Amino acid sequence: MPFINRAITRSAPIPDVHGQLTGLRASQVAAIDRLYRRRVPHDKILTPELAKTMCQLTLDIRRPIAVVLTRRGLVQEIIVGTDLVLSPATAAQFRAGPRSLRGLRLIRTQLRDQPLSQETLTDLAYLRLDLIGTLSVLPDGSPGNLYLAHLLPPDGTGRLCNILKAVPFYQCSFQCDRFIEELEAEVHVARARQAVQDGNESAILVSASPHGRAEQEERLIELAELANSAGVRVIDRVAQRTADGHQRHLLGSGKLKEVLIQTLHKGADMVIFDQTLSPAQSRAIAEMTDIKVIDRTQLILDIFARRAHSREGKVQVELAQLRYLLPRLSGKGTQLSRLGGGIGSRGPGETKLESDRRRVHDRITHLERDLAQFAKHQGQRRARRGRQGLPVVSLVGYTNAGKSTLLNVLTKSHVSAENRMFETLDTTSRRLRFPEDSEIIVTDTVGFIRDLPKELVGAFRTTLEELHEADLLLHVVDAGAADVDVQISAVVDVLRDLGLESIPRMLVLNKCDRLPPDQIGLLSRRYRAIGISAIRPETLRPLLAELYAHVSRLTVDRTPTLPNRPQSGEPALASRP
Ligand SMILES: Nc1nc2c(ncn2[C@@H]2O[C@H](COP(=O)(O)OP(=O)(O)OP(=O)(O)O)[C@@H](O)[C@H]2O)c(=O)[nH]1
Ligand SMILES: [Mg+2]
Repeated sequence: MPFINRAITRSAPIPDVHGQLTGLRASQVAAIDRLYRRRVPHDKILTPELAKTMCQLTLDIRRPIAVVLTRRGLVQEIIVGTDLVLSPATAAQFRAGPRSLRGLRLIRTQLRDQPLSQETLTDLAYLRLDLIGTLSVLPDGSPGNLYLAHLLPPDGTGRLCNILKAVPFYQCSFQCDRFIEELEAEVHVARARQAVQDGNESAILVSASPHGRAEQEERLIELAELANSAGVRVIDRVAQRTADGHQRHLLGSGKLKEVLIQTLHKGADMVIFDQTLSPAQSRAIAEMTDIKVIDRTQLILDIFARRAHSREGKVQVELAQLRYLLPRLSGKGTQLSRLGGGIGSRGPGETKLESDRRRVHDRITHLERDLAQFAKHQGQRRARRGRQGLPVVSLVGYTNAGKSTLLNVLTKSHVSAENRMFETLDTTSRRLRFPEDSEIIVTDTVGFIRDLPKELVGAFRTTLEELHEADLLLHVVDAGAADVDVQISAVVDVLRDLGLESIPRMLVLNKCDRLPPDQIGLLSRRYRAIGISAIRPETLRPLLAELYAHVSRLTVDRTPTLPNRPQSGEPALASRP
């Protein structure tokens, strides 16, 4: 009984022979299984005895046999057939990182003498093996030609691997250990050089959806801006048109493999999907790779986490992150660390998972309680402001449209305004005094984006609640954006979702300094908007006049019982001038 023998001779449990075993006799499987007992000296690809036995067995079963060898020369796995899939145990024990090789080589027999196929080379790159090889079986069952290939360190040429010249097995003088050592050193040095040059984390962006190329490209550009805002360097962008968005891996597994190979080869730290990955898709992808794979929602949550300064902002972001994480806390435990949730470690058992889930639940409850407290204080803050009786104009708009810059120039303030997305998270209110001597309050708040993650909208409800107090929403648009229409309707959608459509709105086309004058006129008429440039104060006169006219109308119209009345307990705005 070979299995019993193995159990006696080996201390650690090893996987059985796997692959295409159907139709094989038990004695054949047992003979293949005995290959697990072989040892190969460090400097050899295979021993002549092992090569010979593999070839004879191959001839006997008429199927290829692959051995996966460790650098110490132990047989780690035996796979029958053409599908090269490492067992989960091997994949977990031998990890492949962009800076290293997997520490395993794979040699497979073949019945026909032919060069390495494209598929085999893909396996080499995808599995990041030290070496891959095929050994032809001669008609008499003895070893024929040996074909070898290895990965190349990234050298800017884009070449993934190198194929060595085929040699008859018995003439092969290949020094396996020295070769792998040198190759690994080269890979490491190339990567280290790259890392020093870049500094930041890097990513490959992927969009997989039924939308056309142009739309996907536009979205990928925005995803790249988001990545830059998160301090992530974009190495490449991949758009794939898929029939439906509900595939197991979001895009076909072949294409995904290709992306993962490129990620490893180019030394990127992660893959970022433009589409939201369902918990099941996240799990399926995690089973395929060790590479960090995140989606746009996680990227946005990460940006928010970096930018949150106030206690309230931090609570809201953490809440959104935990709400995103919760449904993904199931199945493979490795998910946890990959999501960067900071909870748990790789491979916790079911009990650990349960306790993680409970901890997340408890934390969510705790944070929700904190938020309720903030909401109460916010109510009091608003009440105080209400007592001053000033009309409130809230700046809303797509992220990076120039809201904070406009607030600064209107109210001579110094709120942070940067060319990156989601610079502002906390609401700021400042007074604006018109030359006519009346005053209003201008508030600047978090920007919007298309497909705003629902976890964020939910968590930021307290911040966004403040918009309900506005007498006027000043919708700031980046007139120079490539997709002005999309950005405007994304903002209008969010406003509608928040129940703010009844508040009067004024559209402002900002960054007009970037457009030729005739286009400004065209756009202003099309959107019935006022064109400005927040960085050129002299362009603001028409806007200020409109604002003044609007708030004057407000105050004339206003009677003690008009809309925008404060909630019960808050003083009425009847005292507004
Ligand atoms: N050329 C030009 N750039 C502008 C104008 N207004 C703002 N910007 C720039 O646009 C970038 C974004 O401006 P912010 O004011 O931070 O935009 P925001 O809408 O507050 O963005 P978030 O807070 O991230 O939502 C900054 O680099 C500004 O200097 C403008 O009128 N013209
Ligand atoms: Mg801002």
